[in-house]
Amino acid sequence: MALLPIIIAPDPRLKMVCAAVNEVTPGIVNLMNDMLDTMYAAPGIGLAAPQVGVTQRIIVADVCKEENKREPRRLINPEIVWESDDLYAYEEGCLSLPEQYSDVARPKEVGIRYLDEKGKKRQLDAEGLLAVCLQHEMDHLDGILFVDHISSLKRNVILRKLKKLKKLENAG
Ligand code: K1U
Ligand code: ZN
Repeated sequence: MALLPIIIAPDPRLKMVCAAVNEVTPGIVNLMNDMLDTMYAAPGIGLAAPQVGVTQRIIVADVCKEENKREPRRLINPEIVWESDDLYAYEEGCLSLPEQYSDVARPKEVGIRYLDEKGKKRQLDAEGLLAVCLQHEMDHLDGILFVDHISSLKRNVILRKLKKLKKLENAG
């Protein structure tokens, strides 16, 4: 088990478009396991590879609410193949934007095609919190943060706060 440092915004590594994974190697499987350990420890319900400094199209998630029960998900090269017209607004957070939250409206249901940890093609139809979380994590793979979905006024307030916090941490 390895806990990976999570990159905090603002940081150019969170704004990059990630590259597709060509081959599911043991290194990729290890990375996904370390990402899950890091996500559970944070704690969080999702994590994308760029948040730990890896610019590849890999995400993990677990939105299971039952105590002592885990439903880890590992998705490689995820792609949305269909989405509902209905939107669903949820107050999102992000481990790269600590203690910042805002409502974001996204398609309520999505169909996602991806490769699993064995390199097998799979499709997942998601709704509710799982759909919210997977869309949020997939955004990270294109350098998009949840604050990019809100007004520039709110976004700038949040980013200024985080910039100040970083400055204070670096000074102390
Ligand atoms: O940074 C991330 O991408 C992870 C993020 C995922 C997410 C949260 C809410 C809506 C969409 C996507 C988080 O996990 S933030 C932490 C969080 O939501 C949480 C933490 C502990 C218990 C329950 C939730
Ligand atoms: Zn996030």
